[in-house]
Amino acid sequence: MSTTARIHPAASTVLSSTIKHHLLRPPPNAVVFRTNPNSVRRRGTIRTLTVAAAAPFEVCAKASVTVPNKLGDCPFCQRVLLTLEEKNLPYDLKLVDLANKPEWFLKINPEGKVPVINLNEKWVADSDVITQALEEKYPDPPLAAPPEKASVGSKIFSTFIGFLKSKDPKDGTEQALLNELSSFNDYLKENGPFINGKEVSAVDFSLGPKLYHLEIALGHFKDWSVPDSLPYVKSYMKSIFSLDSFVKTSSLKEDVIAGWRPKVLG
Ligand SMILES: N[C@@H](CCC(=O)N[C@@H](CS)C(=O)NCC(=O)O)C(=O)O
Repeated sequence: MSTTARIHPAASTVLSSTIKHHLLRPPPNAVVFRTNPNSVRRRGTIRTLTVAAAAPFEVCAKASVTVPNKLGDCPFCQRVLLTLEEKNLPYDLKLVDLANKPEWFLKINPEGKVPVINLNEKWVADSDVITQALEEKYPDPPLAAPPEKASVGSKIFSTFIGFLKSKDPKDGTEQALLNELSSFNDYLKENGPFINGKEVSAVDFSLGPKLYHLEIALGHFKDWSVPDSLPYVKSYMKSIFSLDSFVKTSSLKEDVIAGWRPKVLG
């Protein structure tokens, strides 16, 4: 007599669509199939399976200031969420109002910064540390790029902030940003379309959210955009911003603007 294995309907209906997705491509420890010896129907031919899904990762991220219960405008949080999305790891967002940090959050991370993730019952802060830990623990699909690629485009964010905050059009901050973007354009022309070549990698997930802020904040506060003379940067931004994982984890334009406003005015 042959034995057919199938998922018990009761078990399958309680699975969320995210978890169902993981049934097809289970990450290393996110979904565990276990045959339950008590659930074998002795007179029938059907053996049921119970499906034990590992709890989703708890992730503290910035809350929107414009719409309730929506993800806010933190590029470091988005970097972590992009990593989880791309690695097909389920997560639960805990949105934190950074203007009024709750007690429970300050207990988790007294420094008061997001992102923070619960890894193996320990709260871990800082997107560098978190993304590296996720890569080590869940290497498939691999997102890591060679160490020498980590510095590609790494001065764009600070020069963007310098230009955004600048009140003197002749202080050289715009040129400093253009110089960084121009080197990045040359790099992409030679090595692109992504920083590590053909495939998107962890370095893109660090830089992409910062470029998203650059585009929105400079467009809004300075009526400025990346010049057409830098086509590789422009198409890089377009490609990153249109990834499903990016669309799913990006913040509202209004939040990005609200987030930078005090820095521009201050
Ligand atoms: N180096 C940290 C930076 C994190 C960071 O600066 N997060 C900001 C939000 S974008 C924050 O939590 N700021 C605390 C505050 O605004 O009070 C990382 O990579 O995670």
